Amino acid sequence: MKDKLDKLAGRRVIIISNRLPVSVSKENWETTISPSSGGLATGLASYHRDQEGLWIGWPGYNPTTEKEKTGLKNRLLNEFNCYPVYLSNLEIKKYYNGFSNDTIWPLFHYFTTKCTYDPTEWDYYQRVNEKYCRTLLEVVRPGDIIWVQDYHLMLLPEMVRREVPDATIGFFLHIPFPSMEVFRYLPWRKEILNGILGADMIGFHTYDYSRHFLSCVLRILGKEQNYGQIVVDNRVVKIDTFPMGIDAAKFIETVESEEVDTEINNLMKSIKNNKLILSVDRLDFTKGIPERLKAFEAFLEKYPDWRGKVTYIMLCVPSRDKIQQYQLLKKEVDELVGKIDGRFGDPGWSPILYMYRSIPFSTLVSLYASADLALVTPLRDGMNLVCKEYLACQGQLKNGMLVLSETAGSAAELGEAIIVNPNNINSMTEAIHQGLTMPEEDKKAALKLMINRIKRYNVFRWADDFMDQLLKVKENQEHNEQRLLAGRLKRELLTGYEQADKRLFLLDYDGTLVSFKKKPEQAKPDEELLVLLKKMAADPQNKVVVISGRDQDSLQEWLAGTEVDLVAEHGAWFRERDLDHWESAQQGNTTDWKDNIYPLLEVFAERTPGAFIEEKSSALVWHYRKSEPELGSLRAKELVDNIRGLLNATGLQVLLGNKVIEVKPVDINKGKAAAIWLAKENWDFILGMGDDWTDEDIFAVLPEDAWSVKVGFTAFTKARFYLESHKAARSLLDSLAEISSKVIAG
Ligand code: ADQ
Repeated sequence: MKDKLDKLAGRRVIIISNRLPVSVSKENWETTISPSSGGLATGLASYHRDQEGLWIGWPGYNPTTEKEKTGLKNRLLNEFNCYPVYLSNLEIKKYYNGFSNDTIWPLFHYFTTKCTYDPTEWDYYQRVNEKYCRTLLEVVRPGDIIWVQDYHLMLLPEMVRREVPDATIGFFLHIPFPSMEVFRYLPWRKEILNGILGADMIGFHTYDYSRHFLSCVLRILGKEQNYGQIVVDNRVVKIDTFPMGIDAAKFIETVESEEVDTEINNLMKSIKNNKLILSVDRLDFTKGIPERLKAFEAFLEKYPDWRGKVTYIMLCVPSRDKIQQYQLLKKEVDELVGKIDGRFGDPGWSPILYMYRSIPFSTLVSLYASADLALVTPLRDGMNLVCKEYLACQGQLKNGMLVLSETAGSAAELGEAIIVNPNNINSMTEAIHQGLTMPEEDKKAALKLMINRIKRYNVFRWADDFMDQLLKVKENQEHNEQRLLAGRLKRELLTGYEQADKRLFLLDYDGTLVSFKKKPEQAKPDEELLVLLKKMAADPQNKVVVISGRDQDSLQEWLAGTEVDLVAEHGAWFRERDLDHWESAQQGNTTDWKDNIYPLLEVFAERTPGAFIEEKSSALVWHYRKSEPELGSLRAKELVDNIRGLLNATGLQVLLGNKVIEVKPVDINKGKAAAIWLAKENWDFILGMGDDWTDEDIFAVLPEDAWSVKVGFTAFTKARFYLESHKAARSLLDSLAEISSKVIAG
């Protein structure tokens, strides 16, 4: 315990989820509090007990009087470190049964035809998320770590961020995050993504879910990622994969208990020492229960020798039974079980023992420990903890086997199991047979590997990993905040400017002084910018250089009259304000190389809708700003690989800009151009500003005490400071021009 608190520097973790890890019920005036079922509650409950934080959620019961509410709140707080959110029946109907379980749950599990898109339910989802937010605000203290769980509360991170801007917020999704093609069906997709992005650290069970999320953020919100990091309002948000584990030790210890020993003996007697097949699920359409029953039926038909020698215990925990779809599923399952038992059973043997209820923990462990085969065959499952629980109980009494769906998140970690496609009934039938007849040695070897993994990466490691990363992200954010050119830093810059005699400005154009436009030729300067540059250049103590990737003609036409020096094509051409011609930086360079490179760029442009080629005197540029973003960056990477193959010994280089790839001679870059102006004078104030990779060359040649400023936040830059946008860059220049005007006027 002390270790845990040390790691978190004594900070309290507040878990917040739809349900509390305990459920409250009332019968005959007696209030009972018992553990909740479901993967999230069972998995995280051990972690919660261990770190003495607070857990906020719905207790599953609504007290009727204020007195009862307060009494229950105190009891939950004192005995379980839990803090209740009370939900009305209507809220449960619309937010929980409605939007959460009739829209998000089926959609995220790829059951698109089962989804409803009801604006009233969406309205309740927002309102209930706000209610959770208000409840959290009642108890949150500075320094607390807030950990939001799952799909019921996807708007909560952003809501909390609005109220407590510097809060430390983690979010974990326990179900799959679907691919863009499916997620885009959701009418409120932007709101959901923005809601989640209010967190600092966002976790998923598998790499695929993280990848899908990043792709949706790019294609729906237009936000790019960099090594799993996304910039949201100057905050770096991290997205990563954390496959959830279980409290393995708890299961292993329980297998060894006397109570379980007795239960196992009774159980085996009752099934006449038959081979035992087991499945454990909530009764849900994602769990593939009818498909599994059909596979078992086909198994008994195809392998008649097994009749009378095998018993399938099917344990289903009642779930969401107020929803019609779930009632229909229950009916279908009941009928299938009846049909199989009727068809194959005899007075002394029932092929299926079907239990539709929750069972005590020790009974669950007895079943896990004595089963010869576990069937975990969901059609889609975020992770699935049942298979891990089963494996943790194996290897002591028996060496069992696991049949596992490839569409469960856990399949990514448990490759030694018999992996099946849950829609392929035939392959599941064969898998049952294979699992029951597998040589003991093979099972033992496979179990050893899987059990070791489950013991090592248990639920505590999982939560600690998440917390470690969350705290690191927060530390980085704090470090980055100190680099924002505002407040004290900005005042220092203004004073430095005021006191300096010789000032140099090295300014990029697109993305720094103007915003990006779909077509390169649309980025003409507006009147405000022209006036600003003119004012800056009018101060005799200032030297203003615009260093751009654009061609000479555009720069000259657009910026004529501002009296600034110009550098075109990333340093290939210079023009000082007092000269009437452009000078070339290339000595004896020819442009023959273009004949080799152009055809390749052309092939890639044809294969990438929206991409096009721009020819400059010293360079060839491949633009993909208008292409579908993921395809564009994929093709850009391929193109760079291809060009790099051709570059050897040609004296050319490839520059990756903002949605452009530029090929040009090596001796041309913005850094070389900047160095020419740096050497001209003994400057006592230098400001370099730029927004993309080509501007990093400017930052690299600036002296240490220069003001190097990245426009638009990124975690990876050589610049010492940053500004949020081109608007902020202009506003900074405005403040400087203002100082000059006063001096000149005065
Ligand atoms: P669930 O869909 O609830 O969880 P799962 O991970 O399999 O699925 O967890 C079920 C839990 O309920 C297990 O811990 C099991 O022991 C318990 N349980 C099941 N039947 C029971 C019974 N009859 N009696 C008592 N206990 C029973 C969601 C996602 C999963 C993800 C988890 C955790 O849908 O994909 O693995 O969250 O992130």
